[in-house]
Amino acid sequence: MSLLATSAVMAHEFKAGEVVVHHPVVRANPNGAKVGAGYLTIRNVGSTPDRLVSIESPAAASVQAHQNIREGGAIRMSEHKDGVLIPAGGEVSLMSGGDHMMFTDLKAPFKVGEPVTGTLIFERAGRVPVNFIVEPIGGSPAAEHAGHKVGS
Ligand SMILES: [Cu+2]
Repeated sequence: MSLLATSAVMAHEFKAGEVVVHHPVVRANPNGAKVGAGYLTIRNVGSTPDRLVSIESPAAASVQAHQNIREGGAIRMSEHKDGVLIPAGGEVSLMSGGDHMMFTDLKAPFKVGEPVTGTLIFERAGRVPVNFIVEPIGGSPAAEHAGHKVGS
């Protein structure tokens, strides 16, 4: 898993209450692209479940937590309508091959080296401001994300 090796080198974390957000990233996207994908890991170090209920970013009109659903031979994505449950003492990755964050109607394409900020809103931990690192195009998350359709 080269992604994990990369994460260790570029580790950055944000904490609020009993929630730790590890290594939030977005993928750089080609000029003109109106959507972008983001990835992160959320750890709940407490003894009570929490839930990621929404995501905000000034860089996009909306940000949703998505899951990939396999239907026959195709993969399509749908929103986590009830948020993302973070079990007590557990960890959830919105990452390649399945879950991800979808930024839609970007104000500007994501570029490596430029800051992207956002806020994760949890049921219990409340608002957690994060800085997303913009990672270059390439690697499996972007490749897998390119495979499914954006409903617009
Ligand atoms: Cu998506």
